[in-house]
Amino acid sequence: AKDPVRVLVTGAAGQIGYALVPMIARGVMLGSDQPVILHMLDIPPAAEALNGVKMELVDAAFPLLKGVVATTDVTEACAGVNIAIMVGGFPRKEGMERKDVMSKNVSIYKSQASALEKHAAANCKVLVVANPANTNALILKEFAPSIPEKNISCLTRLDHNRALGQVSEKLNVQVCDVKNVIIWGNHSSTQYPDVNHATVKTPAGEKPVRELVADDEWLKGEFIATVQQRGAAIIKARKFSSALSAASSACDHIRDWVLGTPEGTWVSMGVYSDGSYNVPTGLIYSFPVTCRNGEWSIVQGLGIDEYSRKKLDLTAEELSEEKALAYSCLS
Ligand code: NAX
Repeated sequence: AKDPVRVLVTGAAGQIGYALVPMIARGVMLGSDQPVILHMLDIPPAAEALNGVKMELVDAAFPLLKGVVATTDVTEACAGVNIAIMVGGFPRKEGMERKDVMSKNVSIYKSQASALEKHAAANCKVLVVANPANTNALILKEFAPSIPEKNISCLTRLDHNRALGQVSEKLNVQVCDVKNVIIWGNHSSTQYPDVNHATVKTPAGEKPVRELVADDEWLKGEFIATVQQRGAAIIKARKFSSALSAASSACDHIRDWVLGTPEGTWVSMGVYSDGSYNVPTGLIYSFPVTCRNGEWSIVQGLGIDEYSRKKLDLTAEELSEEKALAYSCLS
């Protein structure tokens, strides 16, 4: 039998945490033959709720779950973890300035970076979910210099999956037959959902989405806006932000990273830019990636038309501004 993998979930007493930990314990993230030990971190005001989540995990009697650590101590939470899913953060509250929210998250991600660097297992893979996800991941990278930058990522897979879902609904095809959409840039409303290279499996072979959706206006208008604004639409409908879809996408992100993407398929991940597609280096930016042997690589050589170029640059500009704001909170 395989040795258990230790998975940290921060903010585990929150909404996404509540949806995510049972998925991990059931093998959705790492496979149905992979035992796990869950490390759950939250802050003292949520300690009792966190303990309640632990009780429910025990009650669910998951065969793959070999242990649960529920703690408000960052050191204990990070000890020996192989995978860290960073869901905990400071939410933007009514009337708060952007800078104040950024400042709270910068200080959280700075200190959790140090704890991971000191106490996590070597080669720990990190996924930041908490917003502003790209910039929190960048701060984590800056303050955990001994963690390879290849091991630090942020979640844009939810946006990617939302784009697959919209194409599937528009064409009335199964979502599993749609592939290779791309989310470029920031996990924010400036992200660019791109279908220029996406395809659909049909009885007559693979067809470009661009050919099947003849409606260019829909692709440039409603499609992009729906994916960009989906988070807000969920809040309006549910009165809470997306949780089950976020948790499921976080599992997809880690599963593909660790176990590999299927041949001929790419996914979107927020990763440290190496300058591919003329995206400035020094940003955590969402790119199309394939994964093999536990490592991602950015898909190279895709054609970028003039329309897309502007969108790629716009979301990069927003990330540069966020980075400047984050750095101004450090001094
Ligand atoms: P909740 O407010 O339900 O949960 C957040 C939890 O984090 C709370 O239990 C809180 O006590 C805890 N927390 C706060 N500070 C902490 C710290 N320093 N250390 C550990 N835990 C801490 O929010 P939820 O709906 O679960 O969302 C979590 C985060 O995900 C938010 O930042 C949200 O904006 C972000 N999202 C990101 C998405 C993405 O695709 N990247 C999509 C979903 C979601 O909106």
